[in-house]
Amino acid sequence: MLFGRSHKNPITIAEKPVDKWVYATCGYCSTGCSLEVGVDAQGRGVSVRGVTDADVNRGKLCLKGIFEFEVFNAPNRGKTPLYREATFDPYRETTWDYALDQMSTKMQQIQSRYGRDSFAIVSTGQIYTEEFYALGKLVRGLIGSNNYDGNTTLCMASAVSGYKRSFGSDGPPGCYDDFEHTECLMAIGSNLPEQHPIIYWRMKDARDRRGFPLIVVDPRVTMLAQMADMHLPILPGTDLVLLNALAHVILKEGLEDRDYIKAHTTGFDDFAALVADYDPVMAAKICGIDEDTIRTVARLYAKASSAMTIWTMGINQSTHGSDGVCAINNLNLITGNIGKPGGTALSITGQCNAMGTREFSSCSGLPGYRQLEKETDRAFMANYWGVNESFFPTKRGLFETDIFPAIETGEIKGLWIVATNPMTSMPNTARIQKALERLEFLVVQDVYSDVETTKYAHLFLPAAMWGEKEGTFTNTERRVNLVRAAMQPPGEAKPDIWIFAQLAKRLVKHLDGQERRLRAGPFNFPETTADAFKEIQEVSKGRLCDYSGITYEKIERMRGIQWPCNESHPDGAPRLYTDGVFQHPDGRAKIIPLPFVDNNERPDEQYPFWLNTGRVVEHWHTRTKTGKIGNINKFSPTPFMEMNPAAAQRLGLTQMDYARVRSRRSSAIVLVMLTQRVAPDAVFIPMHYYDCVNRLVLGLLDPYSRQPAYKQSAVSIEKVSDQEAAGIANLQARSY
Ligand SMILES: Nc1nc2c(c(=O)[nH]1)N[C@H]1C(S)=C(S)[C@@H](COP(=O)(O)OP(=O)(O)OC[C@H]3O[C@@H](n4cnc5c(=O)[nH]c(N)nc54)[C@H](O)[C@@H]3O)O[C@H]1N2
Ligand SMILES: Nc1nc2c(c(=O)[nH]1)N[C@H]1C(S)=C(S)[C@@H](COP(=O)(O)OP(=O)(O)OC[C@H]3O[C@@H](n4cnc5c(=O)[nH]c(N)nc54)[C@H](O)[C@@H]3O)O[C@H]1N2
Ligand code: SF4
Ligand SMILES: [Mo]
Repeated sequence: MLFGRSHKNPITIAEKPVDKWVYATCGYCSTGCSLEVGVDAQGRGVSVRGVTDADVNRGKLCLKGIFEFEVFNAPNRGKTPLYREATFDPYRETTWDYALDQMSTKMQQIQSRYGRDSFAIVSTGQIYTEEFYALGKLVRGLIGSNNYDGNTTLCMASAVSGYKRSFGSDGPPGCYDDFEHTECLMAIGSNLPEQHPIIYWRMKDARDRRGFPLIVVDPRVTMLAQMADMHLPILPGTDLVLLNALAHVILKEGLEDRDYIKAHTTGFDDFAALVADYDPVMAAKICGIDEDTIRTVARLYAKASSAMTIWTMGINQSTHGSDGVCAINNLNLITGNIGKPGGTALSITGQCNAMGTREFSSCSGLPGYRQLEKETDRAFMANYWGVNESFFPTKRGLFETDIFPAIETGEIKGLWIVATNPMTSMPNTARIQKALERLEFLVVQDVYSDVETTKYAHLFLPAAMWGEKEGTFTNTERRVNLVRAAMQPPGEAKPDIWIFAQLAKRLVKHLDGQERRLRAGPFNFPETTADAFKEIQEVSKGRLCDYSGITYEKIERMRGIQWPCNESHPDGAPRLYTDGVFQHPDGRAKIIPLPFVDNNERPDEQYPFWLNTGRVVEHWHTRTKTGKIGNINKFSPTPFMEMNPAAAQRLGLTQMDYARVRSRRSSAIVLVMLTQRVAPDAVFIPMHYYDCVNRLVLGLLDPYSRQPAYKQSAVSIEKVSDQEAAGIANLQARSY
């Protein structure tokens, strides 16, 4: 295949000997692109192509998707279980039987010695919904520890919490088709072109044709900000003030939708009283956006016949993340912009299956958005699973960000990590390392054996990855999409659901006759994702996230189906709350007064820079995949820092110098990348590198969602000699 001008060094992509193409959904981000994996005659994944009749991506893929077939054979795939008695002994290869026997014995020893909740489980947003469901059944039905959470606490917890507070349930109400109808789009703390390139393309395509205004709120001049009609370079961590001020102007000028407020909401009067205090003059002083801009945006938004807001980590990862989400919902409720084409509050999710875990993992409750706090929900699931109802806790346990401190205090002694890499992704690495070292028993279940967290584990369980097993992911717009198994996992690696089922067998055998966890009669545990999907269909019937009308065949035929899908919506539904009926008991949405509390670490004389952290297009999180793919890793193999040239000059730094960045926690070494994208008093460091930015981050927690404020810390910067730096930088870059 030839690209580019043929007379001038054309780029060539080698033709791949593809034997068959297998339907799948991308395993990276929550955009949820449909693709096909090309498999050669030997059964190896050798290529990937976009699916042209899929509504999400219409044949397109971003660079991560295009090279995704390389993840299967990347170095250090886990191929056999590894075990050792003590951390830092050498690992030895072992059998699945031995590994799982050890695991169930150790887990039960810890639980009987220190109590049921002393063994914690932390999972992910990156396994299939069916696997989440099975893990939830295992944890809630057999293991019985209430300290069960996922990395979604680092990611979507604020959106979940905000949706629940405003609408009475989780569940993003909008969809990508809203770009086709909106008359005004506001994007807050979301760098769409890099983090969700194909959602960005859908948005841009609609905007090119229809020309609606785009307002971007981000302290950085991101690529999205560069394209915006208005860029609001907000002072870090003050979005709530801006959102309250927008509401202030709307109410003061009588631009609200009185009929909608009256018919579908509660709490308006208290809200109006609170935002009365947030006039744009006062707000400008706190959030750094001038008063006239605030008024202009408020008028633009409220006067548009339909207006929508999208947001991602700039809102969620903040000490007022949950409040920020509620404030976005407030803005849309007072302008009547929920559940209508182009009028919505759409949280852009992160991981490929961040939605599936919210719906069916039982992390924060029970399957199908059921709550542990509700007697009827507990009774339903106990009955369905054949578990004693009294075995369920009556409120949710610790969040991931509270599980690690509970290890420090000795409350938690054992931990099972499934598909997440906290050594690199949690704030304050030194604390995480100490916590992991304190554990009596740590299990890491991952597709690669070299993930940093494995260094502290006793047991490593090698999992099959995306494309080597069948199951579903749910994307940002509630679209359930399918991944067919294109090939076999390497060596002894097994699908996560197989691992859960084998453990369940051991626990059932052990518990039989000892404890009345289980009711009389059989306890069926799903052995395959198809088994689990059947249970999901049954338990979700009649719920908001209704899967009862979805089958694998129908998904593949339709290239994904948006829940709810049932008898009334046989082809799924693009939007929620179209009838203005919400999930609170009175059927109304809550408009919530949200006072701003300023509790961030701020730059001062000793640490004069804001440290902002996030992502770049070419890398995925902790680089367990993208760090090993040459065509991707080459774009940024080494940790770097975006820094304003004026600030750099003051410190005697130039492009590609090494700098030491210091916070009250620790220090890290990065390459200096000069750019006007960041303000002179701020720097941006991508999160992707081990032993780097998360050594520095404070990570204060949101009071509702317990999500860390990854994006607001204070740091100082100094030049270091190349020689001193090179060794450290190499370590961080983890060259494979
Ligand atoms: N290439 C790639 N794509 C990904 C991922 C990846 O690792 N790599 N990860 C996926 C996941 S799990 C997630 S959660 C998403 C994240 O997607 P995004 O949230 O879009 O990405 P981030 O870079 O974390 O942060 C977005 C923006 O928030 C801004 N920000 C920082 N502080 C503030 C603030 O106080 N207010 C406002 N308004 N904005 C602020 C940052 O400057 C940054 O531009 O991306 C998903 N997509
Ligand atoms: N400073 C800073 N830190 C951040 C953020 C930030 O913006 N700034 N963002 C936070 C956010 S939003 C997120 S989502 C987290 C992400 O943080 P992590 O979840 O720690 O990051 P990943 O590298 O995606 O880890 C997923 C792991 O699962 C493995 N894996 C992949 N597929 C499978 C599978 O099918 N089965 C099993 N068993 N394993 C599998 C991968 O190899 C990888 O090790 O990082 C958070 N950390
Ligand atoms: S936009 Fe997201 S889902 Fe689509 S190909 Fe890229 S990484 Fe995959
Ligand atoms: Mo995330």
